[in-house]
Amino acid sequence: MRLLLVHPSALMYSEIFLRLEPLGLERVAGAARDAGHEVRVVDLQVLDRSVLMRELRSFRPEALGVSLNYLANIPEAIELAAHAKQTVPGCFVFFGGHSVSFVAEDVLEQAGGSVDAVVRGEGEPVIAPLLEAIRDGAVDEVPGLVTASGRGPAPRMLESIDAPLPARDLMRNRRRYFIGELDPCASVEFTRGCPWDCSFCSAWTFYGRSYRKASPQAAADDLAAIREPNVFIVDDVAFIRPEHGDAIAAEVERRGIRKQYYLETRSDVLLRHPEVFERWSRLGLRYMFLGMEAIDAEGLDLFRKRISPDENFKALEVARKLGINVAINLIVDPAWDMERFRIVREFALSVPEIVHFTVMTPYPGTEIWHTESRRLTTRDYRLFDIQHAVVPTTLPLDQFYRELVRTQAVINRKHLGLRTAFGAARALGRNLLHGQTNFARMLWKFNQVYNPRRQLADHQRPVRFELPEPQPIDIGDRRLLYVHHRGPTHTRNPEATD
Ligand code: B12
Ligand code: SF4
Repeated sequence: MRLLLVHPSALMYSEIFLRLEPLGLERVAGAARDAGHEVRVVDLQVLDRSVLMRELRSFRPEALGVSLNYLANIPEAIELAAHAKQTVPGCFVFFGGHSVSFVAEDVLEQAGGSVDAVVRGEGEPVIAPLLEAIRDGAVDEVPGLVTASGRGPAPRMLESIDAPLPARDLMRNRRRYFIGELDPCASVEFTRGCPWDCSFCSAWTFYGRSYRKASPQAAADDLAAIREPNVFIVDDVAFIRPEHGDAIAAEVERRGIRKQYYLETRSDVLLRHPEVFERWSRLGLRYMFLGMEAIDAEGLDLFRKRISPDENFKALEVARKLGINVAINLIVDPAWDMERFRIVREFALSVPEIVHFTVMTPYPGTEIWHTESRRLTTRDYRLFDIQHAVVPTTLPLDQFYRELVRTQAVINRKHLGLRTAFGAARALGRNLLHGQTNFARMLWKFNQVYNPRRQLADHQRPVRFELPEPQPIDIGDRRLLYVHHRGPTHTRNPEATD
């Protein structure tokens, strides 16, 4: 069967700091190709819409799947679906991915017939049975499928994440994937799932708090096949299990694989096993993203981060000693006033790390979607990108955005200060020599993208598609939030506290 897979355009954040390959979609593509189907992929983060239009007309897909990891992409995906149905009548259109798994029925209804099905949960185990069912009928019986006639059987989970391999070779314009100065940059997955349960996050609810590890051989095989010199490790929390991180490191050493790496982890994981991160720093680990989220104990408790400010600060010291550049994330509460912004700015200027800000956003799949008592001020999908305020702000909204952007800008200037500029200039020169311009563009584009007027104006756009109303549920049984329910083979990490 001819299958076209599409990733929607980049969101605000990706215009500046990074733009990475859609690894999940590539794995779905890999699974479909392994099952003998003819597959093409269009990633609108790096390709123009005209490429998609051409593919629709020339390839004439029999099935078209759109990846929806991000809520903010849903309106765009519905419009694409309607266009595809018009251009290729008879094409079976379906959506899949992280975010759409939590709002499948609502999106189906909103699409008004342009979308035939939504796949909840992991895409690899479902794609071959789905394509067969499209040909032979009985789509409703495919696990994880939601159609106009309701939910089919529960989504299936991969036993092992070693296969299928992502179909990286199907991607065009790979040189446009980058993160900061790691330009160009590929992505890789060593583990899947997260055993913690932070209240603002849906990573754990999607996978039902399961945690799976790739075998060290498969992880190293995948790394060795990557052409790019830089690699982003997509794991929610890297190296939770030190022996797993070590075993992959041993394979990488044995095979002499040399790359620069960027990963995300937690402060307590780094503090418990700094030796693993030290080993990886020798192998090329350059950047680490730590989701600190709050600088005080009250904020950390509120997000159920199960970590103390002290641990966070100690982790920063450890990373500094290892020579790893750290980016930290802090969650901005829309309730912040001028004084709170000032305190946070002061903190951000006092540490050498890069500080990112995301706005506290209740979204489907998270616990706070059901428990946050503040009313949503908007249900426009496009504003649910953690860069916009969707609950009431204490400051008038325009002033909130001015403070937010001012805080981001102060920090951006800190990093573009003279000292950093020299360091960055070296990377810039190196990248430009190789024809890589993503990092250079990022350095100068900040003011254009992060602009309080633009953010405020985003709230004024006419709204066609809205999120459903949040339903308060009794969070006593948190399995109600899960997309996947763990089978007996998927164990929780014993190191995580509960
Ligand atoms: C890596 C990652 C990124 C990367 C790469 C994203 C990309 N281009 O795909 C980067 C760092 C760029 C990123 C950025 C952002 N991210 Co992000 N990201 C993740 C993370 C940690 C893992 C995603 C991943 O690669 N997983 C591994 C692959 C194999 O799995 P997968 O992509 O989920 O795909 C599987 C299924 O979803 C499904 N599937 C996927 N596509 C399709 C398509 C079809 C047709 C089918 C059938 C199935 C299917 O099958 C796949 C295989 O099983 C997730 C958390 C998580 N654990 O899911 C957050 C997550 C998806 N990100 C999130 C957010 C908020 C963001 C940002 C908005 C953050 C910001 N600061 O602005 C930006 C926006 C980026 C953009 N698109 O422009 C939120 C989503 C929130 C929401 N509900 O919208 C998540 C859930 C994190 C969280 N803590 O809540 N992200
Ligand atoms: S540790 Fe990170 S990925 Fe895991 S639940 Fe918390 S925020 Fe989400």
